[in-house]
Amino acid sequence: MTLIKIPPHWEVSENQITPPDIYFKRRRFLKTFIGAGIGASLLPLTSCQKSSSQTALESSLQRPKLTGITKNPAFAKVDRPITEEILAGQYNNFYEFGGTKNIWLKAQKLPTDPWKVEVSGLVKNPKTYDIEDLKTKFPLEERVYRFRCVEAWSMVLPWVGFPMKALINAVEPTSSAKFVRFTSFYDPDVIPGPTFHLGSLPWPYQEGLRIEEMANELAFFAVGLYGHDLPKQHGAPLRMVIPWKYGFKGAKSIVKIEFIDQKPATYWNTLVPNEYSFEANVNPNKPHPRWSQATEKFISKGPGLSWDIKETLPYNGYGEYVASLYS
Ligand SMILES: Nc1nc2c(c(=O)[nH]1)N[C@H]1C(S)=C(S)[C@@H](COP(=O)(O)O)O[C@H]1N2
Ligand SMILES: [Mo]
Repeated sequence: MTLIKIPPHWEVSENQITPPDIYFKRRRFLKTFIGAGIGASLLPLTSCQKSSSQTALESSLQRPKLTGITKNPAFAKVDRPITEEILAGQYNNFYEFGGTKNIWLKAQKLPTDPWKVEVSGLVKNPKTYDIEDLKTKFPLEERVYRFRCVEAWSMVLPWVGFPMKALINAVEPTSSAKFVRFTSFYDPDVIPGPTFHLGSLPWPYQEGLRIEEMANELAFFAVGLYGHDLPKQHGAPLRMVIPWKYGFKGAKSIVKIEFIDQKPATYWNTLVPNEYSFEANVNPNKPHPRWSQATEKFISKGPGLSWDIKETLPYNGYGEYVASLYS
């Protein structure tokens, strides 16, 4: 794997993109945020420190390889190149570990073994799965999807996992199940990282879908990325991937999936409802109050600042699959 150091100007532009929590409680948190040192771990003072930091980054991405994967031909590629693994692995949103993109090191503290996923609520066959059960019960496939954050940056990522529909078929929701709530791992004693006070934020991170959205062919549970188990910074060992919606809909490190009859409260929608809708479909004509959505910054290759400006596609380019859900 090539070593690529994200250059300082990426961190500068990151700094210009105000993270949502900072915006929300700016006065209260600004001091702590600056004190935390944005990008500190990849901008070390000596080459010795630099190499240990980059070695740690590389090893955080060296996860056990997944075998017996089929490459789903319908999602083998998109109109742009796959983002380099080393870039995707150091430019993350995972607020449990802090309010910057640079959380990969802190995220290594996430305890992923053992890992259980409770599937419950309005279903005929509730079940708590061990992560290994999920990986053997459902055939794993690779899907290359566009990935788009509401902050207007984008990537292309080769996920490995199984369609959400497969889990729906296994647990058989009853006719009163209308929505699904997904809950991320949260334990304030274990998660060490947030640089701001946790008490006032609506943990755990939760997201939700209408059951028809979850049953759509595109809705995916990822257990892997780039052919191996998910790195912790990407939401190991199980995360949601909803490619036609903004990235915040895809909760990481899922521990619970509940079939319910009412629209669930979700993390960002609870914090800043006028900025983060429940639906959150990628839409170039519907600007976010702080980020125009007309174009996106596509992150593909390092080193050097290389984000290409691209036009945003409605439903992130997946309208043929999902537009009918919203007509
Ligand atoms: N539990 C949890 N899941 C989360 C987030 C988070 O902060 N916590 N951030 C979301 C946002 S805003 C984005 S853009 C994606 C980022 O995924 P990546 O870091 O794997 O690219 O994760 C989403 N899932
Ligand atoms: Mo995001």
